[in-house]
Amino acid sequence: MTVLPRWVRRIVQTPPPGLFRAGFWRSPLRGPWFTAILSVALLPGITLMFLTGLASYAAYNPNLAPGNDTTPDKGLLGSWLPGWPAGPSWLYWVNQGVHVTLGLVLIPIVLAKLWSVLPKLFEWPPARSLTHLLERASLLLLVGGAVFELVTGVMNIQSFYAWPFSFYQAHYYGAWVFMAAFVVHVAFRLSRLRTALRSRSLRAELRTSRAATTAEPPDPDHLVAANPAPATISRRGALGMVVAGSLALLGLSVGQVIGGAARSTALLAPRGQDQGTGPTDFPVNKTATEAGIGPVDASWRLELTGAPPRSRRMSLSRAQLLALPQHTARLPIACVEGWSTGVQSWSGVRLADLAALVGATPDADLFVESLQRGGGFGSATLSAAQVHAPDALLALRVNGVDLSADHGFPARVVVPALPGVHNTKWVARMTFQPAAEALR
Ligand SMILES: Nc1nc2c(c(=O)[nH]1)N[C@H]1C(S)=C(S)[C@@H](COP(=O)(O)O)O[C@H]1N2
Ligand SMILES: [Mo]
Repeated sequence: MTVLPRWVRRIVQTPPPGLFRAGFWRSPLRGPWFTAILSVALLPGITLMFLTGLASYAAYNPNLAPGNDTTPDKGLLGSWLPGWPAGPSWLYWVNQGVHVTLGLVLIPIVLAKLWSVLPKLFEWPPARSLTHLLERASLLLLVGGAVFELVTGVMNIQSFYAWPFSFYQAHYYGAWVFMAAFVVHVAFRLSRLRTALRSRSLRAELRTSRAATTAEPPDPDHLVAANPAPATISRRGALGMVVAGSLALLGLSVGQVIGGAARSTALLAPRGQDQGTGPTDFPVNKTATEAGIGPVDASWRLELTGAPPRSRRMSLSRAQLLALPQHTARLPIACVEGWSTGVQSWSGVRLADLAALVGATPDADLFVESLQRGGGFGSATLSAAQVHAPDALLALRVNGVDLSADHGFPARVVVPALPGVHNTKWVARMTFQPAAEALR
């Protein structure tokens, strides 16, 4: 720094007033121990978010099964996610319930952690060295990534699509950016985390009143205030507030995952409050009216096409479908947004039986299209394994009555363990196709 002119040195050494001055930040709660205790909660939480997120991504897109990823020049970056199985039936329900609910529960902890390190955002000088600059840049990815993932996730479950990009891709690639920064961050801070945790006992902190709350000893990272003010809340009180926030989010959202009677407690969940009556009284994502589906009459036919080399075609009325062997399966439908229908009793024709009718080969995928026009979730591809799962159905009835219009009359797909979006309603056409063809 001695090579710099004196006036430059003066600027570098004199922080701007306000937020950049050490004396501005005075909470006696900030310190390595307080930050570390929040990190201990986030570490397993974020790991579980990442794993359930990857699983959800794999479940959403059957084209990600090995060999199905046909992205040109993908090289090493091609998908290595496995294909998604068709059982146990609760697989996606539990995975997505954990992903969405845990994501909400982590919000207060992330906010508390950001608060605990907030003065670091206003460090002066902004960069002391190249290493320091790189470290701060990685924190930008870490904090930016966390905020991006939480904000897009919450907006998605609130059905608020106010962005120009695809949620599915943005949330996925955002997760990789965040996780890269997260791994670097944990690797660099793990030893400091351990030291900080050993510096105090949680049990003792939980017994310390506000009056007895004083700042932690000064630390090399300057998390502890240079000139701490008297405490206005104890560490116990601050941590209690975080836990209460997390529990409130849990309590007001977990009912949408469980479904049934618990659904009415999910005051923070926008979906699944809209349903039919009697046996079809369970949550509907998009009603027939919203999807532009008018009344479907007796002229409706299912157009069924086999896969090459024996591309047999059939056109089946609902009465003909009902005359085929009927199978009943108790299955939940679980949406990517976390809510579920709970377990319902679906009956109809096994997808495997439909495959046999048109002579589709056992390795054929199935492309399902609905009567719905335009965008939305009017079509889906099912893998051969999903088609041949014993409980995979083209459902015609639910809980002993015909499907209601909102639940997909005249026929809908229901497959165990799949994301709700693949359970196409108001089915018009089913086309079996050789596995690789699904992408072209
Ligand atoms: N044709 C069609 N099928 C569809 C949808 C749709 O919008 N159109 N929504 C899907 C989504 S996202 C979910 S979660 C489930 C919800 O099923 P439900 O509305 O019967 O509860 O249906 C799926 N099937
Ligand atoms: Mo969904």
